[in-house]
Amino acid sequence: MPDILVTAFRPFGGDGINPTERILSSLPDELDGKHIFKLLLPVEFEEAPRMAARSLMRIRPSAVVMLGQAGGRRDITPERVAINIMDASIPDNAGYEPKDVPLASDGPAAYFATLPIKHIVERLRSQGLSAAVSNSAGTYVCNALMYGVLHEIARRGLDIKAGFVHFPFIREQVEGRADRQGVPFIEPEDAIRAARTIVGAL
Ligand code: PCA
Repeated sequence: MPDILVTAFRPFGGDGINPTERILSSLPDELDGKHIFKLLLPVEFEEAPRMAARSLMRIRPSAVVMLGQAGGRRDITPERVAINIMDASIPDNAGYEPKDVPLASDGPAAYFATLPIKHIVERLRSQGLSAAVSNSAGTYVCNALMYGVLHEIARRGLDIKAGFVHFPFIREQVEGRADRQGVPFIEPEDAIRAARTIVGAL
């Protein structure tokens, strides 16, 4: 049975929850004939990629699916690319707020996801979920994680597919909040259904 590593993030930026933490805890240990390893990561530039790299070497999965929140987005968005920069507009959960700092001095400018992002989008849409490819994972911790994992795989010449999927807010993060009026959200059940669909699409 193939092993899949799924990662998610803790809450950050003043939110009490991160939808991806919920999604992760809802996933079974086995799905569609795949064994799921779950890893919950801190929203920290240094620690998140380090922990993911450690799990990668221990588990040696056939694929890594990284999940994160992108508040404000309407769609579930598989990311096409991770770039070699950290440029934060808020401190991470360790208090680090890098500006224009490269992630890897020896690394390329960018890595493309090696997961089948278009296929994943099609599968999500066929489930009635709204999804689109994103061409920027941002310059915060999610991008750093995606870049770090793809860099580790490339450096070590590992045969592991990897990619990142950003999720919109879920209902309770938006509803009743004056500062988030009109901000898109999805239902938590749909977020969970989406994660299962993504694993199924691998
Ligand atoms: N989203 C942030 C970091 C953690 C998360 O869930 C990001 O998009 O960088």
